[in-house]
Amino acid sequence: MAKRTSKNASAAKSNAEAAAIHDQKMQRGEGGELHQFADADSPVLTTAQGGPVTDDQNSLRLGARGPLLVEDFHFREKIFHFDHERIPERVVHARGYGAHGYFETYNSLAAYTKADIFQRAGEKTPAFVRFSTVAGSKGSFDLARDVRGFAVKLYTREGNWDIVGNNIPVFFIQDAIKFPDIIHSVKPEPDSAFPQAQSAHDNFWDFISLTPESMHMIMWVMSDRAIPRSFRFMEGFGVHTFRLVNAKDESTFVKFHWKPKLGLQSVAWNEAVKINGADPDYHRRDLWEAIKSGNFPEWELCLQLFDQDFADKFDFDILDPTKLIPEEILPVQPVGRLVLDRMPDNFFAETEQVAFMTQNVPPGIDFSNDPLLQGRNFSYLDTQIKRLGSTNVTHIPINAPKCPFQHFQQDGHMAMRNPVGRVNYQPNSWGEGPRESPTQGFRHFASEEQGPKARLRPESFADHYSQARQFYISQTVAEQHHISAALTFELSKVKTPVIRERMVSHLFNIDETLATTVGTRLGFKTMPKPADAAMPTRQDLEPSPALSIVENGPKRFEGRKLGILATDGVEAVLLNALTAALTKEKATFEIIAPKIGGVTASDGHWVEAHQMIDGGPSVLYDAVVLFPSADGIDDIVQEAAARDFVADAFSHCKFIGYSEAATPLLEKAGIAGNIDGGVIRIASVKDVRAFIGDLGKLRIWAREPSVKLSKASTPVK
Ligand code: HDE
Repeated sequence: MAKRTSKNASAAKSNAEAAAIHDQKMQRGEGGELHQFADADSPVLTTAQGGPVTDDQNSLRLGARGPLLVEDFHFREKIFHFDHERIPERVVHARGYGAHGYFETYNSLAAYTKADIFQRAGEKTPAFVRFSTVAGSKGSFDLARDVRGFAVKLYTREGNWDIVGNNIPVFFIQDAIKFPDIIHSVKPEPDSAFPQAQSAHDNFWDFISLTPESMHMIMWVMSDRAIPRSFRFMEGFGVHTFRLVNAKDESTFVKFHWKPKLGLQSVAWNEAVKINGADPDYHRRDLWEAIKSGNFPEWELCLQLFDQDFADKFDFDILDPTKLIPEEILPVQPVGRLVLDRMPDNFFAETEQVAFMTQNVPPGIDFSNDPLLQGRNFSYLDTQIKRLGSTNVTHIPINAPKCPFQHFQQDGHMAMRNPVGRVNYQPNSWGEGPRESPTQGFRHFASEEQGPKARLRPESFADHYSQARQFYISQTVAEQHHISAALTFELSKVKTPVIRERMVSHLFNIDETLATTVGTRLGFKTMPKPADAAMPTRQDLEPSPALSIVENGPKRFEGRKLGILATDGVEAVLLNALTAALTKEKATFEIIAPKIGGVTASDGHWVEAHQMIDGGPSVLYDAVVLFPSADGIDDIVQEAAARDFVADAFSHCKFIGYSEAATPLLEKAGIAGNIDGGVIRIASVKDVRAFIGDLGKLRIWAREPSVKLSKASTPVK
């Protein structure tokens, strides 16, 4: 409370003003240490017990140069609390970032589900979302090649509903019993404790190459889906088949999809590696900046609804989490939108302590028998007690329901809410306390189940390659090249040749050109035979364009960021036209200048810079503009950072706008003789408008073969 008041008081002043006032208020102690004493603006610092503190700079000691005294309760309490600040990070999905928002229902879905959240058009339900990577620890970098978690908590009027999904609609394994194995294999190897947040090592590929059911997911993880440009530009999926249950207790199967309003976008691998160095917090910063600037990211919740008849006729088992249902076969229906409009006040209290659990479902939503989902329903409660240290997870505000709730669970560590009065059990004779409700309560869908008790995997789960192939043939040529390059890169880090060969033998069951390309790029003298397959790969599955990122791009620059390299003398008319056009397009920009102080434009105006050239490499932007002046170019043309800015933008297939004065920089970056439709001269306001129009294409992938972004990306026939 004390802290909050002082924060608000200083928020009214500018940072510079506040800092100046604080400097004046500093007083020196006898040892030269600085003290900031309380006054009318700032309340008195207290201990956690509320006791006022005199001196927070010096511990209690016997004489100025003597030993410390154990009766210093302020010191003891402060250090005790600090020593216990950390809680165990999540065993998977440790690195994540969350935001608040709401879900808005488009129309009543009462015909399918009695879930209260879907009854009324326009209903708004508070939401909290946490995005994450899977393998890396809490302090790892954002642009690892990895699956992204997409976990949504909806605080409905009938209890919390958690859709704990990923940005990839299928999973590596078919049975939850294999989860510890896949995760152990991808985490740092247990003896060396590296590599961090990377799948490019022997243990991972050893496990994968011995687990054919993971091949479909591997195609996704080696595709650009695993290096998204931003959380805002990625899809989310519930992965498993769930059920909707209506008031008549009729069930409809459902798959959940989140579709980003701003379209899909990923980065190039070479770019991802550089982003991780330039800004390891790239994704969290992007979300923070978007929300803080009022550009609230939005996704539509889309459903694939189907009945038992469809399930029986579909090519694959709808309980198999390594399979998806192509949207071209079963279209998705938008049923509402999720808007993220507020960052947490405190990362630890909210994002770190949020506890998602697949078993949190309100009446009207139910599970299927997907063995992975069933295993997850068991796991998530366990993990929360380990992490948060108490059974009272729901007493933490971020996890508490926002609807009325009452039960007889009590006590335990950190109990904040216990039953009030005499009654803490039921049935009871006292006429108090909550009662069961057969009408409003959750009724599990009464599916008829039978069979022997056994450790079994159904035969209907045995096709491991057909959808892997379908995913691969659904990609554009550039995206296919990225998959072969990623496989080659990852397997090049595997030190055991037999593992590389085993993997390539699986690829032969997916696509021969892909397998040959990877094998050749890895330097195989002879190609391995196709892996022994439980079922032959089906060649009749049609490509599904919905699976390609490039095919589902935004076609506009909205929500993206332009990097503008400027020097003193930057042409003011063009710069103003450019920044105005970007704002109109709801895009953002940063000025990158030789000095962080900024530059003087041609009309004498001062333009503040956001980055100096070293601090703002072009990998941080979706496209770049080079606006040096004729005088300013000499200052930067010899700088390696300026040259890399241009050369990287070009080899990452980005749009580059440039003024005439920038030509020496293009030459220095080696692209002057190589200008294509994505390197565009800007000499007039009209040119600015045309350039902004082009930016919606985001990348010139046709340039890629000429820049040889990765040697491994050219197919070998
Ligand atoms: Fe998770 N998973 N998971 N998972 N998962 C966890 O719960 C688990 C799986 C997913 O932002 C843990 O709170 C098992 C699939 C997300 O806080 C843990 C299996 C999918 C998050 C756990 C799976 C997910 C988790 C660790 C195999 C996509 C982060 C920390 C059956 C549909 C949630 C925690 C957040 C987190 C178990 C597989 C998504 C250990 C046993 C499939 C997004 O409970």
